Amino acid sequence: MAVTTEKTYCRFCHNYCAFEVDIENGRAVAVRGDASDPIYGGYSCIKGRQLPEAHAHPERVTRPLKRMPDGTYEEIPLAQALDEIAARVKAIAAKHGKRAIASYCGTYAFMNSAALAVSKAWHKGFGSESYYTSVTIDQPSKAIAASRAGAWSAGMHGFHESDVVMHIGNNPIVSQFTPFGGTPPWNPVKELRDAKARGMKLIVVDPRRTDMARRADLFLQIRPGEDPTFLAGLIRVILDEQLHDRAFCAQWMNGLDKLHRAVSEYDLAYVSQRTRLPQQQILDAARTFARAKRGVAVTGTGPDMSPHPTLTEHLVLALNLICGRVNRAGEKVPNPGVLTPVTPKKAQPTGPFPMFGHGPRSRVRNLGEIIGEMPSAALSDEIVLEGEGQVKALFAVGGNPLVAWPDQQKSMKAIDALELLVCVDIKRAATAKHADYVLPGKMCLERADVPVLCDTWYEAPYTQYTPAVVDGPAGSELIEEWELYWELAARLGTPIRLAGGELPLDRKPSKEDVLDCMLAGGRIPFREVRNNRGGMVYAQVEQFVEPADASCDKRFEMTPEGVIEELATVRRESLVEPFSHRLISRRMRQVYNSSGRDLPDSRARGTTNPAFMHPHDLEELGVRSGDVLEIESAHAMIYGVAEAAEDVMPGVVSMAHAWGDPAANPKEVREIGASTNALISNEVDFDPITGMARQSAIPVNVRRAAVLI
Ligand SMILES: Nc1nc2c(c(=O)[nH]1)N[C@H]1C(S)=C(S)[C@@H](COP(=O)(O)OP(=O)(O)OC[C@H]3O[C@@H](n4cnc5c(=O)[nH]c(N)nc54)[C@H](O)[C@@H]3O)O[C@H]1N2
Ligand SMILES: Nc1nc2c(c(=O)[nH]1)N[C@H]1C(S)=C(S)[C@@H](COP(=O)(O)OP(=O)(O)OC[C@H]3O[C@@H](n4cnc5c(=O)[nH]c(N)nc54)[C@H](O)[C@@H]3O)O[C@H]1N2
Ligand code: SF4
Ligand SMILES: [Mo]
Repeated sequence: MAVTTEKTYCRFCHNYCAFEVDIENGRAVAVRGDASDPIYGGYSCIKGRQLPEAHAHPERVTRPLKRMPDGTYEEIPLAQALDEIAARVKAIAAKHGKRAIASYCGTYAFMNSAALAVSKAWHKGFGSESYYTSVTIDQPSKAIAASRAGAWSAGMHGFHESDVVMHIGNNPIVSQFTPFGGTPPWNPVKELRDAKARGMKLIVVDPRRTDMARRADLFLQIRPGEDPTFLAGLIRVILDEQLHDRAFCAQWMNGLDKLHRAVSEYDLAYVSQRTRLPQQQILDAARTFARAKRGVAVTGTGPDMSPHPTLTEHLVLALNLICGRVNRAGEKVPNPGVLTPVTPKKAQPTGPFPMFGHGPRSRVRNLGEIIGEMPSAALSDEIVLEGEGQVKALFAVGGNPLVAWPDQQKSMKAIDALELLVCVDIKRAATAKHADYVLPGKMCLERADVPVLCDTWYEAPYTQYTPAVVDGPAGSELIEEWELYWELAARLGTPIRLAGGELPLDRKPSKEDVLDCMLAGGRIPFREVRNNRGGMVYAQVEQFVEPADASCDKRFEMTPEGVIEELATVRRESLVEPFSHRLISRRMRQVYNSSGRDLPDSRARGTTNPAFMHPHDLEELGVRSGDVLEIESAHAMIYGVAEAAEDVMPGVVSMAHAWGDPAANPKEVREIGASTNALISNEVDFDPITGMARQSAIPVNVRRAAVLI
């Protein structure tokens, strides 16, 4: 059988690297980065290079599974599974109300370009507000901050013209994630090399000397959880020294004086004591950042998982804004978007547009809808808490609640309490092991897609389309995430309305039809993009920033409600901590949250999520690399396999999340790792707007395990 080669793109992670794949007999036999791609230039990583093994994995679920009364699973035809699920949804909604039917769309819902739009539209058409995604346990504070202060209509500076970039708790060389303006993750090492060659300065703020930190001009090894203090200190220095863009601030801001007064309590001595950063470093960071002409400060999950994430994000936005880091009238917008509709780009603020505080409310902790979704940090409560509005049925789509949600013990109770759990997954993952039905997802090479989520994130008007390039495994009966919702809609007779109108329910649309409808009104019609194979920059897409409207009276709100009070709260926090260490989050290159641990090259790099600690800390505990530790928070204790790492700040444990399995024996930590979410309560130290629990900078005591493991 001849081998053919197709252009496609990897969707193991959201970096969407352009790939070439060799196909024999409908199967992928080899993959590699597409060297001719204008953005990725042939980039790939250990995870994506294992796509052929992932698609053909012996433990892959390839036919729908149904849980039998004795707890075993049987394969059933897809149509039967869908009929039964639809009937149960109908019965549960009739008895408990529509809010009882919830979806949680996790990581792999974000890889299927139609999953989010269709699932959200299904919820709207069906009438259930219980729509959740992993975004609300990720970095929702970024959108909340912009909505409170307002955004700049023409966008912030991009990376390619910046003179300075500050990465705060964000490590795109490993995570392939950075907000717009940070080091582009498509090919980050090359991007950094090129930028530094043209004189760009890199500042990195992280408790760990990360891959980014090693390339930094200025590295600030900050104590975890102290970003609000650090940022307040930076803003104070910049305003005190008048390094800010005074004309810009005078024209477009409300409340800058109030902010200045509030941060004045964050003097250098205090900030240095709390963050453990030398005073001179704080000054250097403030001056280097503010004196540059162009540049941005960006954050990742580190600060957004730590205490006060919404305040932190407000301060990062404030830092960028006081330095005037916005696109000005006449400048070219780096990427106005290819698939998204044309919107005006003006040199003016939008004014606040709060994305919280209205819409449906949660039944716990005074939380409610944020960024148009319900907060995932409270979903386990919504399942466990009895009464009107209780969630009884959950669709877990490409997500793994039992290892990813904060408060694993409560998540376990919630999963057990459900009347119906349907997982769309590729394997019997920790959560899927408890499902009533496991529906086998189509994996990426088996699907047509277009990178909708990256559309305005690339720093050039770039996109790529791929058809399905391989077949599913022999004898398989697979389903896409969006198809589940279409099948439910067709059976229940509820509409799915997308940008271009309602999807037909009497005949199944193709994926391309769905994308066409979803992307209606885009700058370049999807039909046109579909004709091009491989990634491409659409040079005809060009937009320049228009001047402000003469009548524009919008301003940035520099002290939205709650900011002054929260700054005062942080300033009053006790500096005495009854715990020996702080445990921080991190990413590991060879896995993607809970995915990839079962792939051969990834396994060769280890089968656990080590507890990385400074060698001196381990020495003090009388522990060597490879020994098992007990890591205990105020909430619970987990085991972790110690690994000495010079790059970790003393007093810190750096450990990836989403490992382990609550159904397994915790002493299997060497074989399957442990979940840091068991250490976390979602009821203490939560963000009052997003409900985000404290998932990094977690106070813990660490000691050698009492028993030999
Ligand atoms: N303590 C702590 N908790 C955290 C974080 C942290 O840093 N620290 N990070 C948070 C963040 S940022 C996120 S985004 C969440 C992630 O939360 P989740 O998305 O809930 O967790 P994942 O482990 O990514 O779950 C992915 C699931 O999809 C399955 N899967 C793999 N490939 C496919 C596919 O092709 N199709 C389908 N349908 N399924 C597939 C996997 O088997 C797995 O079960 O976790 C959050 N939780
Ligand atoms: N290989 C791989 N890539 C991934 C993932 C994966 O599991 N593996 N997960 C994906 C997901 S879901 C997401 S959301 C993105 C996240 O992307 P990133 O946010 O870039 O994630 P990390 O690489 O964990 O970088 C976070 C950094 O924050 C630091 N940190 C922790 N706590 C603090 C703190 O309190 N303050 C400061 N300043 N820093 C702190 C950590 O040391 C770490 O270096 O990555 C994605 N990419
Ligand atoms: S960075 Fe790796 S996993 Fe992510 S898209 Fe690229 S090759 Fe795939
Ligand atoms: Mo994430």
